[in-house]
Amino acid sequence: MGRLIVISNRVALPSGARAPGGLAVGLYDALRDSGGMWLGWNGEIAGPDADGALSTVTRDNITYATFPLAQHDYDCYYRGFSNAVLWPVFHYRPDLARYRRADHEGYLRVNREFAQRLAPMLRPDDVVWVHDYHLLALGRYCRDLGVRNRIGFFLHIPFPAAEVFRTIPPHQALAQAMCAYDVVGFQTDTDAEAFSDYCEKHLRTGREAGGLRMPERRLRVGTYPIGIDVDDVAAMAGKKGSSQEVALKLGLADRKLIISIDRLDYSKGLLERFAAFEQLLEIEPDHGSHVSFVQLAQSSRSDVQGYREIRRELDRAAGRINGKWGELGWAPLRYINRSYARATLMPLMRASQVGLVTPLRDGMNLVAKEYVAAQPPDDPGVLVLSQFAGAAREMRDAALIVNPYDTEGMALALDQALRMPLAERVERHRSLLQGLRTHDLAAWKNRFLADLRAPAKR
Ligand code: ADQ
Repeated sequence: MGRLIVISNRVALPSGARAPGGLAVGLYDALRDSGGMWLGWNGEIAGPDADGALSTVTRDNITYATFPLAQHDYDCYYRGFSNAVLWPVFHYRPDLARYRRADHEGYLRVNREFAQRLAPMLRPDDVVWVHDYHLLALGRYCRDLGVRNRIGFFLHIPFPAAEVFRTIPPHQALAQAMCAYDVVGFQTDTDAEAFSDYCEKHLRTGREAGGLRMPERRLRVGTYPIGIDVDDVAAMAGKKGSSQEVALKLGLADRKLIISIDRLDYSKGLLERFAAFEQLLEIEPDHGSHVSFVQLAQSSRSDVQGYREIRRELDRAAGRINGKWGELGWAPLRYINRSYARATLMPLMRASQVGLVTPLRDGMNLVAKEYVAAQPPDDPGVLVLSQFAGAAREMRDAALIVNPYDTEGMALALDQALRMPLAERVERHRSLLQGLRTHDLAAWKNRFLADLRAPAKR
């Protein structure tokens, strides 16, 4: 078996004894098994005199090859086209997109540079797995350089409906570039269907079972819902005494805890969620001082326009809710802009009675899955989940599914979750956990790699 080469915008460098959580762990396992390389940005901006050279470090059969970005490339490729155009439009917010031709050119230039760095390092039987929206055009540039290896692409975020995708001025060139891959994978059938639908209508490709037909070749289009390492999360959450410690730290006493954990992003629906919590207090004053809502929102992309505004609005809303509903010894809402170690987050999820995960749009949402895996099976909390998270596809029968644009509906679901009898909670959790095990992180990576390694169809 040839090596696996993973390419993503950022590379999670091996630090200390354990690789960082989530996705990085899954990719790390795949890379270690077959031997391989992880190529990408090291997260640093190159000084004016730096040569931007590739630096490599090899650990456990994996070579990490990273490089810095020039300030101009960071501005155009990362802050500009990736995060101020592709991110908002793919999350159905074209109103927030700020398109500039120079940013698009920078995006293509950096995609081409990734390909130029990769091509000379490839061996003939290597397979290449490219990740996410920053690198839609990388496969196209590899082909231009004569690379004949199998190259797959996985999109972690949603792919929008054709009419929304068409709001990006160079939409056609982007979709054409995506067609240069051998396999293009999405989180849900809806995303895969949206991409195929666009290509059929606007690139005039043919449709067939499992993919698209172009004059000279076929493109495999598939759905590969990403999962988590269930046992790892359960072990971290269930570490003796840790969730009791969390409850004590929060001063919960016999209050019930509603927990939400996100990156601070407008796609995550935090304002709508705050409004639903306030509505819960209005319609059911009974919950009054018996409930605490903790929202952790780790700041991200704070230098991209749009993120500062959402942060300001959230600060205001949190202050208003606590001002109106708080009491001397009780603040109903705790809103914290910090990142926490997974070893703290998982027991926190376990200590809570409700996991409130209500993005306006999300490729998958791993927090929803982590919440379920973190619960004690004999007394589990209830997951309240947005219908617009990719995770809702697999979890719709056993989670409480809500529409994040329906404030009252979310408040009623919170009320239902807080009052749900033990037997119903146990049954719903059992069913959710079974789904998590079927679609776990290993299944995601194995299915994608099996399709990528399968011989090309003509
Ligand atoms: P994200 O948008 O980052 O991922 P998500 O899937 O929820 O969203 O993953 C976030 C991860 O970060 C989780 O593992 C969570 O535990 C962790 N995290 C969140 N807040 C944190 C905090 N305050 N401190 C520490 N850790 C925190 C993108 C897509 C998703 C898709 C994933 C994976 O947007 O839709 O599910 O990739 O494909």
